Amino acid sequence: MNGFLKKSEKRAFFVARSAFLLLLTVQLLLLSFLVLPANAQERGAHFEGGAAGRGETVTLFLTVDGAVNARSGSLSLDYDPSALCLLSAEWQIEGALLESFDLQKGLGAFVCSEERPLEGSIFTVTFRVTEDCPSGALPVGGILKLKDGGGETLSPDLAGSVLVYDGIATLEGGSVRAGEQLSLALVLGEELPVKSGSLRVSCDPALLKVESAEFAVENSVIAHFDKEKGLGAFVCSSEQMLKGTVLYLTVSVAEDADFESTDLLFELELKDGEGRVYTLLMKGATLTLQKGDPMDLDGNGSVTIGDVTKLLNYIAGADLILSPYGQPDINKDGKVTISDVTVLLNRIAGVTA
Ligand SMILES: [Ca+2]
Ligand SMILES: [Ca+2]
Repeated sequence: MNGFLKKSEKRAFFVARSAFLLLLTVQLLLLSFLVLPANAQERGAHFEGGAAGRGETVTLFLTVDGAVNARSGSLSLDYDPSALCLLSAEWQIEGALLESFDLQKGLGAFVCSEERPLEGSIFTVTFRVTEDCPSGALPVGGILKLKDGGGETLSPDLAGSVLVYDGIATLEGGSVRAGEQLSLALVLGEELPVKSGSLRVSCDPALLKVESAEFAVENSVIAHFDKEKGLGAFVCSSEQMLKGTVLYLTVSVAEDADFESTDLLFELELKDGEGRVYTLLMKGATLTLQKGDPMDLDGNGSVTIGDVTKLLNYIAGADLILSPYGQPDINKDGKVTISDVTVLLNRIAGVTA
């Protein structure tokens, strides 16, 4: 009896607490409705970031957020002229009466005949990264003032940056079927003096699994990759020039995987002999899933004698065009032979599923 009372007290407490929490949630929701209309269409502008190597050009887009109306505007750019050289700048205001930008002063303005809504990119600026510019994120900002028809001024904070990188590392993507494996290479685009490196690979574990990973760095004294953790590292006996394939990676796709595309991301850190870390632009891989019947070699949607002809021609070397849907190695023994034709014929004859 005592236990029951305690139980019912507990229950009453939970009910009261739930009611209180519900009330609190409703109040917060109401409050957010009162506050949101102003916040939801947060008016502002920002520079879309860009990335470039030394000596290269980069274009930034000044983009407005939310519903902004303006009749006129002015912009004063703020950047480090020893790192970035201003090449060109242009307003993109539809129907503007007057647009100007002084590249020497980094100042410009526009005027329209009447107030108009601004949308998306309103200004583009192109810089060249100087040869002796340090790598890393270079701030690019400025002061933008937008005035509407009523004379009200909006002056958003323009924070932006250009990522100046030492090299580009790319993991090449590809297409793969559910239950199959795909081999990928991680490629370093620029030659860099490197002594050591570390790597983290990440993907959706419900879709992809790292089967094997092997560093392709010559003269490395340590090179290890833990495929369970997706972490690896290598150390060379001395600093050496590194370029091209750094790692070979094999991933498998889950048997029940169903996706259009999925990303395989990585973080690569390379250090030179003095322990300096390079700034790398890292481009992860996008894997697309091949769907359809793997035996539909001509991709016409059904498995027929046409697919047998295609396979026989392929074996004879007369047809090198592979279907984006089907795979000629039908029995998956690693080679394309007459055995694959037999499996395909059995399928058509209804002997096998
Ligand atoms: Ca077919
Ligand atoms: Ca085969």
